[in-house]
Amino acid sequence: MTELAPGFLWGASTAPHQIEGNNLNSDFWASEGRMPGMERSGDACDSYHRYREDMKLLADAGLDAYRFGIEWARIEPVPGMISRAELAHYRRMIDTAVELGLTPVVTLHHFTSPLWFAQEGGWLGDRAVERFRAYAEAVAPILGGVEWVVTMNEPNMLAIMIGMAEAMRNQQAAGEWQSPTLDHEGPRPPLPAPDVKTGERLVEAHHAVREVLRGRTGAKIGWTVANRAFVARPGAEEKKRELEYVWEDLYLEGSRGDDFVGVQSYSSQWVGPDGIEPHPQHPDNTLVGTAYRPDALGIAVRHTAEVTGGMPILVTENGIATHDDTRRIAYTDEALKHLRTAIADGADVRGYLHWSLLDNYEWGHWEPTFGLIEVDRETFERRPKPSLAWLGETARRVRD
Ligand code: IFM
Repeated sequence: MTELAPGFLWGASTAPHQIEGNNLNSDFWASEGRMPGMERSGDACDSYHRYREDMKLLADAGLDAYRFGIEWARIEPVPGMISRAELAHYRRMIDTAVELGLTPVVTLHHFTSPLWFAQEGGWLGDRAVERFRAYAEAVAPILGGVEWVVTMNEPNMLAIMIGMAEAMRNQQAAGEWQSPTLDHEGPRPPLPAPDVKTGERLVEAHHAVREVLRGRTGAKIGWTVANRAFVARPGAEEKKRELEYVWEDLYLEGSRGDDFVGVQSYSSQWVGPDGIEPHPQHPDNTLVGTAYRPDALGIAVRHTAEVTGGMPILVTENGIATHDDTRRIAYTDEALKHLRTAIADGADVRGYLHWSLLDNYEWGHWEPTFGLIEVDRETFERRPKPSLAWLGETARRVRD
């Protein structure tokens, strides 16, 4: 069997807005409940206070890495006003991870921004890059000893969210709220493609922050890209390349010069001569409407390695929305086999972080559960699922 890279990370990922609760100064919080069908995040999993318990469950299961985020809206609730207390909070999180034997992988931006930033024009505003840069400068001092920093999560999905927010503002949005991370077809319109101009702005912001962090930390810097693992129908290869550029290659190319790139993979989609084909209706489809495709991870990793010219890869998200934990184990087991084959074929993969540690707030919806741990939303009691122990055991077996 192919050896994994020395120090290969095994762990799970989360995002602040989805688990912390009461992210009051953020743009997403302000948008919650504005459309029918959109649930509020509320207290979420109260991980803002319970992060030690979460990390301990992960470490006790035998895993050694935790990806979590810093929430810009908490650090800078008002432009230029940096909260020292919040910086200290996130430093405590980093210290706790290290104390428990977990390598922290820290994300600076995971979809949400301060409300004031959105009101100022958001990512397309004149001051966007300067603002993100200033936030990174404020955070850099607490990143001492952190080896992996993600500047931005899924800029390609963020570009779609920016378009959706714009439509909401212009009252063009019709019908029920659908998170861009849900892929239900049927009566709802398919997701719009990410806008290229927005994507180019995000690449610029990523490069600016990479420069800040390179000058002030010793961390490896990268960003993470949502990969749709497109597969072409015969004769649709050109169409696939065209769509790939807009959906992901713009962002993968934007990672050139980084220290690593994050691969985020859940399902795969066919591309025909007319474009992306909807996920076929099937009883095996996941709770977010996507096809059950554990092979997507291998496709995503190979494509990323090809476009980035063999850059080191961290799998920063991979998982399945299901209420059936045996399916989560089966999906992950198979996904890991495809990952091993991609590694055997030459992909330089440095770690696997499962999405997600907890059942959490799926951007307007609580129904799709991705977690290795169930969370009682009233008492906040954590109930580890068998998949958590299984993943820990898998990591141990490979390590020893
Ligand atoms: O929950 C999201 C996450 O925030 C970004 N990547 C996809 C996940 C599952 O939809």
